[in-house]
Amino acid sequence: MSAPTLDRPAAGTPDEASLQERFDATIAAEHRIEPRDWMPEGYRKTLVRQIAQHAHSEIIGMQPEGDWLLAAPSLRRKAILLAKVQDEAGHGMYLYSAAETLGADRADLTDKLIEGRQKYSSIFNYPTLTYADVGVIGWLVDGAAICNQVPLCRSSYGPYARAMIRVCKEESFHQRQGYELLMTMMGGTDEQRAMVQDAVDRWWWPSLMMFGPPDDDSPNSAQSMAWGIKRHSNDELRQRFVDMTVPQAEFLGVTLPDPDLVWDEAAGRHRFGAIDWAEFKRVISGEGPMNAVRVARRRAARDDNAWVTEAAAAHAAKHAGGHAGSAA
Ligand code: BYC
Repeated sequence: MSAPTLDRPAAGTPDEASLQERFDATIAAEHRIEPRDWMPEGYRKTLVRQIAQHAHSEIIGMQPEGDWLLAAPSLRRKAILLAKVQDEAGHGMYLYSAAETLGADRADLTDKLIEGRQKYSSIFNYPTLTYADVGVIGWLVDGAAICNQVPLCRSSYGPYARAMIRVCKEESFHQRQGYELLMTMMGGTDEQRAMVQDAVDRWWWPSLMMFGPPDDDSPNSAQSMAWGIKRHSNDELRQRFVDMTVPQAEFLGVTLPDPDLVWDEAAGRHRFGAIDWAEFKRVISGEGPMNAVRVARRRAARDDNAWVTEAAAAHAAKHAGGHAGSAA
């Protein structure tokens, strides 16, 4: 009997067709695919692409709010903001770990982000001009993230779905802290109310763009939904977000900057105006107002802190050697 090779399984090993069949049956039964299971290469690549983009978004997403840490208006606000920004770092770490279960290398993913070979969410390419932006990011950006991510708790890939459960719990706290901050500002001076309205005017449309291109221009959706990675289309989730947010805006006392936003009684949903997809395309191709700053900072963080990573790796190697030595 000749030895098995990469493209010729050993006798008794299931062939690719039966592995594919088992994978398809697992997906059809709504069971989870786990790291040691066989999976088609396209499924693995799609997951690495989405999870890496998601992880990068969490890490780059620390910057817009992080800019206000040294200028928070009170100790209480500073403590809340610090906790939130640290949570985002934690989300990035769970997600990079999930990508590692698919064979990806964390340092390589970071390099791809910095070199513009992998994306991060468009939303983080806008500046935070006042403290009201911190509240609006919590309310709208974390609100949009919850709409998008709750269905990902049922994603077909186990480690991604499990990471999303904790992430969503924390995002829910983030959204409420943002809304509470805005409620406080709306109960303040005219100037504070104007700051909130200005921030809503600037963040509303970019928040709608977070859900991705419209369904008829979303090349990855059909396959990702067939594989159970995504559970709803981009437009479905965007609609859910609008319907959820309009009453919150009314309660808060702000106007959403869309003259075409109306409740459609017959359809049982809101209709809203046209999204500027040309702006979205500019932003995801690197030409948004803050893309260069965001990536330059991430590059500096990688390069300036390389010595910490190297020292930690050397320490771990020495430690592992010590154990091996004492065991021997
Ligand atoms: N921004 O075929 P499509 C957070 C890309 S952070 C940039 O619809 P897909 C937070 C897309 O990647 C949470 N790029 O793709 C953190 C694709 O390009 P590639 C962020 C976008 O993957 C700190 C192309 O456009 N959430 O909550 O089926 C503070 C075509 O799109 C965007 C996630 O990452 C975009 N908005 O669907 C506060 C959620 N949209 O990759 C808060 C996880 C699309 O082929 N990701 N593109 O070159 C997803 O759910 C899906 O990947 C998307 C896109 C719905 C975003």
